Amino acid sequence: MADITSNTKPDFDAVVVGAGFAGMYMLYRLRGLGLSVRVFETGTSVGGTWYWNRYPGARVDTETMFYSYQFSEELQQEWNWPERYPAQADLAAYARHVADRFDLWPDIQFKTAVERATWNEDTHLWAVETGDGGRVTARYCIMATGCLSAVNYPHIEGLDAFAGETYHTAHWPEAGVDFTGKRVAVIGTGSSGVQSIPVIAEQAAHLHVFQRTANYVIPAHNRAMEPAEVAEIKANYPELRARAKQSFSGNYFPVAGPSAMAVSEEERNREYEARWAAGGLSIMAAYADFQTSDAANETASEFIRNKIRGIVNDPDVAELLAPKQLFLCKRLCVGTDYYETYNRDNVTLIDISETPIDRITPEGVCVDGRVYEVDVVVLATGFDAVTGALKRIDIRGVDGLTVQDKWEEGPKTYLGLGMAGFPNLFTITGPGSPSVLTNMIPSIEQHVEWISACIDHMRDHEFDRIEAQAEAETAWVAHVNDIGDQTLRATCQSWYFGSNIPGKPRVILPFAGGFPVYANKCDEVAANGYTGFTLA
Ligand code: NA7
Repeated sequence: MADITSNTKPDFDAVVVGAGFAGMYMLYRLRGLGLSVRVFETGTSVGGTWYWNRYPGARVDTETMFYSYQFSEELQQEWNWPERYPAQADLAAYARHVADRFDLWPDIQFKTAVERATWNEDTHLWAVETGDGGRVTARYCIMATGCLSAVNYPHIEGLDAFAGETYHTAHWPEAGVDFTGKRVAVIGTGSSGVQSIPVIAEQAAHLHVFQRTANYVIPAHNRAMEPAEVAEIKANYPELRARAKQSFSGNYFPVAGPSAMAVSEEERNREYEARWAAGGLSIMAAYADFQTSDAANETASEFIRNKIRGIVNDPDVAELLAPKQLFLCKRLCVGTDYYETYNRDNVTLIDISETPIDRITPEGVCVDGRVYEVDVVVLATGFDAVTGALKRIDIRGVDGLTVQDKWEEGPKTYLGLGMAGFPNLFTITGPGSPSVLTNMIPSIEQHVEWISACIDHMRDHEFDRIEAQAEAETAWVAHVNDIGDQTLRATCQSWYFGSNIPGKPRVILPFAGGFPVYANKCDEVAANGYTGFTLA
């Protein structure tokens, strides 16, 4: 094969992989610098996660006045979110509006999957090859491939031979699925299962839920946004956004106190009741020691377990739904009528924590020798999170080093932004950055702005090559792991540690030290001339 990067003049200054919220904003910023950019996107429209996750009940679990871009004052003033937690269709409409408003469409090539990216050390260019046989060269390759985008299809024997319909929540048909009169199996009770189960139960003749691990589910209390409330938030956006950026998760949740153990049981429960009644994720910030004190964590865990016992009529079912792992060890879920759904006559919970699914037969799901006959199997089995989308592309850096080889024992990055051995390649919300432990949109914006400032700096100083230094990367990876191991999150099996994917090394994927600390570190690196990177 001819050397496809033999010309030093690239086809584009930058290739961006993915047209979700990260890829769209990256395109906008790079174009603002006067760069030529080509974005490749597998789907037929923009939105990324919010393009693909069209399952029934799909909605964001972050209050969406804050789960939105803040880089454009006009955009945040003109857009009106209909609900406190908008549905997938509203998020997809927002993404299309952004693409219209900033005229992003012409630079995005849809229905095009990037299969390979190869670095040429002679020309300092990336060659990017796509599934349709296309090849382009670019100075920079920016991976905006998403943290929850590589679908986890479980290896369950017989799945392919199932005679009915099979769907994965993260790859839902655009036309939707009609469950009316059907017997349905949902496998998985993470956020996607939690959101879809109540909606499917309303339509299906019977719903069997196969639960491997019970999760903590807080009521969303979703509702229409009140005009006065919207006006107030919009009037105070600068202050509210700035406050959120100073919060651990990039979301502003008031903390009631440093320790749940420093207050009386009565006061603590009052606090938990208020947050349960308000709905949503704010309960995770009630006290500051949920990740460091078993005893503090147990108070919140037991509060929620008691809520479940109060909602679910059948005590045996309630105990199965009551989570055993620590609160916040796995991702906290936000739902609507989730526990109430198990009081319906047409819903059966099947505990597969100790007796996993044996196999799928053509008729249904077999557990412990018994076949639950169904017409539809819904896989709500999640993602190969954070690293999966990058590892599914054949990325080859200096001397042919692949990301798969480099990450064999766990992801290695510097700041989740760059990697030794992969010059001029940036990862937006890559492993080792706060990403999935934070409000994703501010984290995306912080990365995009850092990367575009870096490229601008390189242009000003006539550099055409930037690479993370191996020592800086090693130190950062050790720091990420140290912090991860100190949190109680390390005590259970979760996708934060890659535990949901057979064979994936058990290593914390996001940086768990909080958004403000991380953003300060990135600013400091840039202010000091990109310490830890070699520019040439
Ligand atoms: P999650 O949170 O990874 O949930 C996947 C669920 O599927 C979870 O309950 C898993 O059980 C279960 N699962 C996965 N594989 C299997 C097999 N083989 N057999 C039975 N059960 C299985 O994915 P979601 O899509 O719900 O949510 C992802 C994120 O999107 C969410 O955290 C939010 O940030 C938004 P397990 O817990 O591993 O025992």
